[in-house]
Amino acid sequence: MNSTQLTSMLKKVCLSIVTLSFLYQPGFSQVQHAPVPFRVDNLTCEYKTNPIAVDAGNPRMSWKLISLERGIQQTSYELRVGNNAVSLTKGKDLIWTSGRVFSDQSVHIYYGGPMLSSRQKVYWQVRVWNNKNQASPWSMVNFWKMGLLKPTDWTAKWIQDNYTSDTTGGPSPMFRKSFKLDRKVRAAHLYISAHGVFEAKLNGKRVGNDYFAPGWTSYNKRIQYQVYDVTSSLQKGNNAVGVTIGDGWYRGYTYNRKKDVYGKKLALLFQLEVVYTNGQKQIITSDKSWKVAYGAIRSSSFFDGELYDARKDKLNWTSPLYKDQNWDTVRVDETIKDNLIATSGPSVKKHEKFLPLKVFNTPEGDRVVDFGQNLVGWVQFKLKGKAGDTIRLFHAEVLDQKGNFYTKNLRTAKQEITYVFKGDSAETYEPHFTFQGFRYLKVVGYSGPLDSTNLAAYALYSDMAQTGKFSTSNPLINQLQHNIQWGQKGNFIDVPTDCPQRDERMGWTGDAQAFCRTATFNMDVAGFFTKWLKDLSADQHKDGAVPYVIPNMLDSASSAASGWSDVSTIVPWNIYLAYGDKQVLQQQYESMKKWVGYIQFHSRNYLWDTGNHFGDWLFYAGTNYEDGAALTDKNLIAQAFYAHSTQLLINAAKVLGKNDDVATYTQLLGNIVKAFQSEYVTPNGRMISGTQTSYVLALNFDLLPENLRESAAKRLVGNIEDYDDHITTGFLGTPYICHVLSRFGHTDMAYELLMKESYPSWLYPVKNGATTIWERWDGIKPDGSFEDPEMNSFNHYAYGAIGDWMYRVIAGINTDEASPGFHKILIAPHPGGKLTSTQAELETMYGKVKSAWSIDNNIFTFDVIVPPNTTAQVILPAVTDQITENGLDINTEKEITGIRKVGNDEYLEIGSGTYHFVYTMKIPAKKK
Ligand code: RAM
Repeated sequence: MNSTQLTSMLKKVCLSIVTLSFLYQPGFSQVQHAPVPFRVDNLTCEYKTNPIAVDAGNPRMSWKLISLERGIQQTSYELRVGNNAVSLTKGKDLIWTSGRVFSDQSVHIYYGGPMLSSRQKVYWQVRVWNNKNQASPWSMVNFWKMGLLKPTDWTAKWIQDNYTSDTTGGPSPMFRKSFKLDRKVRAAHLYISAHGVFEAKLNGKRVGNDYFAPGWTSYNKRIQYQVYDVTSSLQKGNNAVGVTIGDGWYRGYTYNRKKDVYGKKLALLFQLEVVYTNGQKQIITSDKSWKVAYGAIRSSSFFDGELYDARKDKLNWTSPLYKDQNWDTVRVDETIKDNLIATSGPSVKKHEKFLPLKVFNTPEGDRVVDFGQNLVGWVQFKLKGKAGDTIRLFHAEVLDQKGNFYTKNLRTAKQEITYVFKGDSAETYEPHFTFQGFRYLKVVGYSGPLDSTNLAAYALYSDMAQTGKFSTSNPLINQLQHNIQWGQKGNFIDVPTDCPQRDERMGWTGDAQAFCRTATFNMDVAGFFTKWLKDLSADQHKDGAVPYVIPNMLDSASSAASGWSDVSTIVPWNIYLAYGDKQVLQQQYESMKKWVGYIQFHSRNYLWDTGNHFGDWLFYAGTNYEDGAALTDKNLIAQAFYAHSTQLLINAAKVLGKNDDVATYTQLLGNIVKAFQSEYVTPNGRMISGTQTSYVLALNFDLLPENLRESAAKRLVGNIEDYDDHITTGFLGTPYICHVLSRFGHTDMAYELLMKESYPSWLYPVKNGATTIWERWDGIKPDGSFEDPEMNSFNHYAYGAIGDWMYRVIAGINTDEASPGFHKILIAPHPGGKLTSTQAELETMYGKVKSAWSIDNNIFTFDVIVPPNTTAQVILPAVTDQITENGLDINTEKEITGIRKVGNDEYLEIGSGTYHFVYTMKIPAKKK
């Protein structure tokens, strides 16, 4: 054995140890199996581990294969489902078994047994076989529980307070009830919802760890209920429940200070279902026997903050001993409960904690705390004051040029917390029904010490697992990635919002479509977007027009904008690509078709040149270059997105086997493209708007004749050069510009854009201390002054859409569209931009994909992980000599197939496993 072989063997041994230790980590379910070389793990049902509120008729199951070996493919699987966990493992009393199914499908397998009833809890297991003749043992037992499927399952009534003069911004009603449980409790589930946002307590203990539940949906048509297993919070004998409700999205202030969007009255729906150890049942529901009062929360609002008067605390009001005889009776609202749905997406939870970095006085004399990160959430404090003392907390994203606290860009949103002390020993407080976008906190009315022992900021956002990691040898790019992720955290608060701080915070569709693909790389957003898309369908107008914002709270005219309404085709397609989820295409198909139908109806001769459009929102319109030169004709953009939406509709129709539609829309698309060319492109391929966005859209959506594409790409490069290698695109061109450059062989120019540090560029905000993505390329101008405060958010994710190119091109992790959800993976790294290394990981539905490269003296080292039950095509760039994998010539390794050279690149096909490639790279020719 020579030294290379020895190193390779040692590496393999180390790798096995690492992988084995990974295998020993405990799974989610209760039952554990001894680790074995080949097994199944990470069972999920409708994207969740052991969900207890499923209302899908045929829930879908997914699992991951775990193996140490290379080239593992699933060849068959067997699923079994039963009512009882113990008999299930013995194969007894099954309600459904799939039998052995010969298939490599390991994600989104439909339950195929008899219809399940409300509340039914079923247990399930899976085992699989692979291409190496190995059978896995049965997996751990997982379960899912059905929600309340019919309106008649609800015996609870909506209850409200009795005040007639209710107004937005008023005190939060507190509903309570004491009740007795006669026996020992075996299991108890709480089904709960609200008009408003709720916080529930049982016997003094908070129910669950969700915030702003029931979340935001198109309430009139769909309102979510939450389900909690509350068995451990109840006791035999006396119990009590208390639920507080805030204005939230239901009737709180929204855009333009509009309020009462869904109704004027806050309400509670509460149904606690208890099963005693002897099998008897008891239900406690919201009804006229409840009591209501007001307490310390004098007012709460997402925009304005919270006013909390601790002197009005009703001590122990959610404990059974509390006397509520002076409380008011409630009013029962007989509204039919036919719009209740189970919560399908992730709910908002509390995440990262930040301690004060610095406490200082500004030149204007304000006392300010810096938490070091622009985040969305709130501040918790533990402070002491005399009864009646009032502390006020203000929140801001930035300091101004002079270092003063700056809140003008919040517009009318107050973002203010007012707390009145009751005069106890240290009082601990955190808000309930509000969230702020901030990095800096101004403290008024408190002069004692402020530090990490009494102050902390918490980030709150939808509970999406982080799936992606991306880092490089360039710290500025790493900060950009950090900012993109924090832009996502701060703006994924139950719905995808434009910004989290000023008086807007709505589900702006253009922003969401621009960022969606990047979002799928950073976090698991399948459930998040699937839920939101249902609201899109619900709020789409009859004529197919898609509102500017979802859930829609604007008037009906605020709809049908190009690049915004196309969210209806773009997001479903991206979710399909990222998660291989066909059902989301099925679910959205009618909506997609209706949107294309809307445009068709409003076009003449296949040309859509009417309507109000935002155009390439916030494109570069600066003064250093030719003013306004980067303005792209709005109708050109509209026509481009018309073609794109039609293409995505065709794609979806193909996936769903709707052949007639494929034919119809393919013909339509041909005509749309012709109309585009004759209206906006000269015979020589010059666009009527000579802008970056114009060329980017035409090229990205394949709107130019083949023979004019190369030259158009050159014109794009020329245009960028005219701006001294700067980007000038707005929301619509930005997501695609680097992809277009790469596709036409100009990755070097894409890197120029990415690495540019002067305005306009991605790194300009980074150089200016940004910790999130800014709404504008120049939120803070080169001279240090601010952009127009009317529209200057420092936490707006749209320009973060470059993240998608970073993962898909720099690291080169992509899915084959023909085998989506990373079932067939494409791994093609593109070094450049003076980067000496990049590491990226993505936790896919099948497991972790990794692409990590480094260059040292022209030696290219490339580490790849391909998860079991997937295959990958790897393209190694700029190869000059022999490639080794773990020290061996790749040609000698049987797991590496399809080796072929295309130009300087080497193409390989590999199966699952861990690979370590090394070779000498060709030095790229210097740019002229
Ligand atoms: C702004 C929003 C959003 C954009 C719309 C058109 O007010 O913040 O980013 O999509 O306008």
